[in-house]
Amino acid sequence: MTPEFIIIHPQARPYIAHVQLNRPKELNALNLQLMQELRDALKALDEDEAVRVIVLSGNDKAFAAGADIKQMAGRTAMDMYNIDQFSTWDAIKKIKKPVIAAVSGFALGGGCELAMLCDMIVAGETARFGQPEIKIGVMPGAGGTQRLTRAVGKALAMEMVLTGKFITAEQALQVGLINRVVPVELYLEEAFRLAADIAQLSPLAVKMAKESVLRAFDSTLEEGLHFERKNFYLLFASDDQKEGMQAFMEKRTPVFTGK
Ligand code: DAK
Repeated sequence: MTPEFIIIHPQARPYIAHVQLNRPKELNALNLQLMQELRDALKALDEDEAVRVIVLSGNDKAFAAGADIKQMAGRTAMDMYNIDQFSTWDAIKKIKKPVIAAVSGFALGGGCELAMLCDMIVAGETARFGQPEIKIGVMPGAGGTQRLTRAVGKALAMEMVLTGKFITAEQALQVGLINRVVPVELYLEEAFRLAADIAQLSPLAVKMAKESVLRAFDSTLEEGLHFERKNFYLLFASDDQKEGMQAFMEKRTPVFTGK
């Protein structure tokens, strides 16, 4: 079935898929259907051998202004428990291929959390990041207190979460929340450029490297090093390792197949 709230371009560029959040009138507020469509799309692209990197964007005005407040407003705690939105977010967290968020305009609340769930963030200079849930009587629920704190440190995370104030793209870059800032008309192109750098590499090595970096967030150093080592060894079972090292010695560009 064609999704209603997202647009999928499986081959926006060679080996690069583009998924665009598409509820422009509501500033891409993340309602349940949108999140389910996004989960299904990302899972399908994760299984598609013709895709190596995924770019996720909104539009120039908003990446996403948060979860859909109008949909949430009347819910009880038991509704929230039964709906179990977390399973959707957890499924997105498990995507193995790199996902690059291309952010312009608002990335707020769940929108900021969704961007942080991606592996890298490229922003246009008008982008604004924030966790304003506190202003509507709640608090971040999809990783905002945890991923933001790990990314920017306690002082700024505490200020953003407790006051709801936004930071600019430039500030976000300075504090390490995002990877790069470009003029707004270039943010998507820049995300594709970053994706293309990765798409030419071994997709197996890329996936295992992503998995290993993420492991740093929920393991001790020793456990993380152990995990890294296993993945490093495992890559020696791949054709891509043979091809990559052979190509280096023959002074040619490797051709990676993901095998
Ligand atoms: N939800 C629903 N509608 C929204 C929305 C949102 N988050 N943000 C904007 N809209 C709608 C507005 O209501 C308006 O609709 P109409 O009135 O035209 O029908 C339309 O989008 C345009 O918005 P504005 O007229 O307000 O536009 P402005 O440029 O004046 O202001 C703004 C832009 C982004 C500053 C403002 O719209 C705003 O403050 N929006 C709300 C931002 C916010 O509080 N975000 C946090 C929401 S709470 C969870 C996962 C995630 C979450 C929770 C749990 N689980 C897995 C359990 C996340 C929670 C949140 O994100």
